[in-house]
Amino acid sequence: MKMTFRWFGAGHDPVKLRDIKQIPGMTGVVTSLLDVPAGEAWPMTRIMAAKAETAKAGLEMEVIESVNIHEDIKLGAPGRDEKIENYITTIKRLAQVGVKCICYNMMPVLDWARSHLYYDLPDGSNTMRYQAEFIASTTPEELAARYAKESDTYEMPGWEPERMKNIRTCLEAYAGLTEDDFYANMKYFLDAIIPHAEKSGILMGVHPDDPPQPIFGLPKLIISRENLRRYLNLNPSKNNGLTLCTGSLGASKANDVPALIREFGAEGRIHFAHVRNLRFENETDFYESAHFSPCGSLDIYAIMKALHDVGFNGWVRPDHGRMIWDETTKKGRPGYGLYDRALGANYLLGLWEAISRGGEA
Ligand code: DNO
Repeated sequence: MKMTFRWFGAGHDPVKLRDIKQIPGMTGVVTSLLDVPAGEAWPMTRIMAAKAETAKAGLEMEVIESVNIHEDIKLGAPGRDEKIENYITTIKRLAQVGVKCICYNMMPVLDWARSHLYYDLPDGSNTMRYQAEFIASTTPEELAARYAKESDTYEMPGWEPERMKNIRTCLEAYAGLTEDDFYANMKYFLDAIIPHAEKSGILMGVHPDDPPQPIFGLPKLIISRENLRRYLNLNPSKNNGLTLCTGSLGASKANDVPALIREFGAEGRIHFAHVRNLRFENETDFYESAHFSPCGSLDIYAIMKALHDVGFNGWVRPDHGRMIWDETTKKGRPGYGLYDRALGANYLLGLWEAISRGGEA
């Protein structure tokens, strides 16, 4: 298992590579070129610059999160072939600089969503919260405006003002799409890219939909054991795998996260894991807690034990953390402060060490 840390890239992240390097056990960053629009091929010069910058800080760049999927691909719209070609070009280019895993998602229109980005907890820290009722009472435009106001410095990926301009057209485009159409479009994409991923030695890891419930009338498809299985069956190659996100899947009480890890991990289909905790407030609502099991509703020990037992040798990153200490007053990237994620990473590493050593001194 390799411990990694998400870093949004130069100019897009207040966390410094040097700070990441100082976290014990950190091997590399999980990064992206945030400003390259979905559907375009990533320029080689930019890829090489990102690689050089992380290498200079003594960190690996083996995982990319995300290379985003253009809506035409998800919708099966005319124009998808060109975007798929560009995706293949990006895969090949990333492989050239030593990238080994690409995380992406198939969420229609929007990336992940929360009702609150900086929800105050009694101990003075703040965190992200999801309240279904709140989401039901608002519109995507209002939510995007709220995100922009609250996290004034950085845009929330998937909620950029530019995207919001076309939001109505995008939402309408999904109205006529059945679940079977959607899976057929995903298969078309996978069948085109996976042979190239295989040749380039790149493991593709689809990220589940977050939260695992429909919002704004949009389907949420990759949210359960059955959906994960259906997605993997679309293309049986091992390179077609999962980014196992404990917080996304674990936000549905129907999902038993350690059991999912045991099932898909034993088949070698989990390439990358996002590990975080959350605390349920009722059947659907939750806030994101510290990683430590007693702080939340997920059993992080059981999750790490399951990863260990299936011989997981991919990448893990601590996922969202709270804003704590002097970060509570700074509006950094919601969920992506330095301190709580660093604590989370070392908690996960501690669990891993204890599990690996099996009680041996
Ligand atoms: C949230 C993240 C997601 C994730 C993408 C993967 O913090 O886990 O934004 O990066 O959905 O494509």
